[in-house]
Amino acid sequence: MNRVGRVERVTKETSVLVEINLDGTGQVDVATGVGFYDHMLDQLGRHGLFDLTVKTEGDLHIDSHHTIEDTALALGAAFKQALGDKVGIYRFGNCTVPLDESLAQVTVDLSGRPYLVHTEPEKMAPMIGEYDTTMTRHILESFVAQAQIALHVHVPYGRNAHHIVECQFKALARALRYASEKDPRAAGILPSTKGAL
Ligand SMILES: [Mn+2]
Repeated sequence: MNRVGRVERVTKETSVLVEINLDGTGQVDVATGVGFYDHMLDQLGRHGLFDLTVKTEGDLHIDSHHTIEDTALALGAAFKQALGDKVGIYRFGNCTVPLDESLAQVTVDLSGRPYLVHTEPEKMAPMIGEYDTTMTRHILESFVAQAQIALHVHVPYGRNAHHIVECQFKALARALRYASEKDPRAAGILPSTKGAL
């Protein structure tokens, strides 16, 4: 049975719909109105092998902040919903992804507790199209808060802003895939000595 999540989040600032299937094939249908963000969410689905639908209508006449943040919140909530009881999953995942001169190292624990550690080069172009590059950390914070996972993302080096951000999303996708996949040796087993995740 496929593990799916569906979240609708409506405020005066944004209207967001996210649907995710963790056991998908990387079919992605994403439209947030922020081109580069769509490109990043496309990476998340494709490299996570998640089927992912994201439809956001936000207050882009102000700027892209609410649109980006609220989409990340809904995505985190949908991911948590799709994980369900977490029985039989690997729980931990990590992946290191280079993108030309940039490198991202991502490690995740689907722990039930939100915690983010994030480092990336301080010197980076401030904007990629309509995407403010300081939003990457804000996206991760928002996703982590709702998904309730521990997430460590490091970019020890990189120069081009597009590359620096994109390698983080690719590595995040793959780490989430590894952590959320079913471990064939652990069928029916919850990966926690505490008895809860
Ligand atoms: Mn904010």
